[in-house]
Amino acid sequence: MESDNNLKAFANDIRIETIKCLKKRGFGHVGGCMSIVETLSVLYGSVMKYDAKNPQWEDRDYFILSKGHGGPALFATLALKGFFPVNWLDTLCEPKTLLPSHCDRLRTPGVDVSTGSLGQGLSVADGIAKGFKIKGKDNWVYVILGDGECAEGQNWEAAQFASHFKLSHVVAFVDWNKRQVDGYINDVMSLGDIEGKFKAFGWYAATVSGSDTEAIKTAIENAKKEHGEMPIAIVLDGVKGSGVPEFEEMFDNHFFNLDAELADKAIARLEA
Ligand SMILES: Cc1ncc(C[n+]2csc(CCOP(=O)(O)OP(=O)(O)O)c2C)c(N)n1
Ligand SMILES: [Mg+2]
Repeated sequence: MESDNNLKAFANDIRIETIKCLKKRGFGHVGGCMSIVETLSVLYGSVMKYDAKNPQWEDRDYFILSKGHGGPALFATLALKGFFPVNWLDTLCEPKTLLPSHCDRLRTPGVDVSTGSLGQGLSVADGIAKGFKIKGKDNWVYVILGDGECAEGQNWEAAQFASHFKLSHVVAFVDWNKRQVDGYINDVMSLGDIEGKFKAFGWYAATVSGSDTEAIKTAIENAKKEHGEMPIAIVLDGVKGSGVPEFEEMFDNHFFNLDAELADKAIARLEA
């Protein structure tokens, strides 16, 4: 288990490498990459069981980035953990790259599930967890959903399935960054009480700051002590574009051309 200082430092490194990667490409889903950095740090820095040198290791825990457009943040995490060389990040979206913008399990070492069509990751998590159960394995499956993504009805079918079949080893994070592609969640399709919704579906649910590695780690630990046979939902209360004030404040920070000067300024600040 890494100390929280290490998890904070790891999150900072993930953020820096993600920005560098997006800067090289010149555009991308910047906002939704930034808001999952701390959760990725906690999962890959402390919580998950995996072997970077053997990504297909049978006894690994699984991770699904259901909001697959956040791929670059996951790729930066995997590179920093040694799944592949960090300089692969310079090839994002280039012809024949192993790092497309969205997650592709057939291309990228360490990516377990292909995503990008929103709404499907939780169903896949359920299937993996059911498989673990049938085999009597104690592994976990972690999935990050977008808050906009939660408008997809399939999530709620999957939520119902998970509680009915007591899939206690599913941990779903909702990146509650308050925005989706077309604007603010409350204007486009309001989510209401997201924690309460998961509880109503028979889940253990809690809400934490999505930018606080210690809080995220503690929330996972507490959930695992208290959930009984319930699947676990952790709502990440956060800000789209988090960690870089200029990104946070942009009118539209979902997908944009990343100005090299702004990227360098952000990187320098994070490196300081
Ligand atoms: C099924 C489906 N419908 C629409 C899209 C287009 N799309 C890509 S990202 C996005 C917004 C997602 O918002 P959210 O889940 O909140 O992601 P984040 O804020 O983390 O970027 C949409 C609608 C898609 N990828 N898949
Ligand atoms: Mg969102």
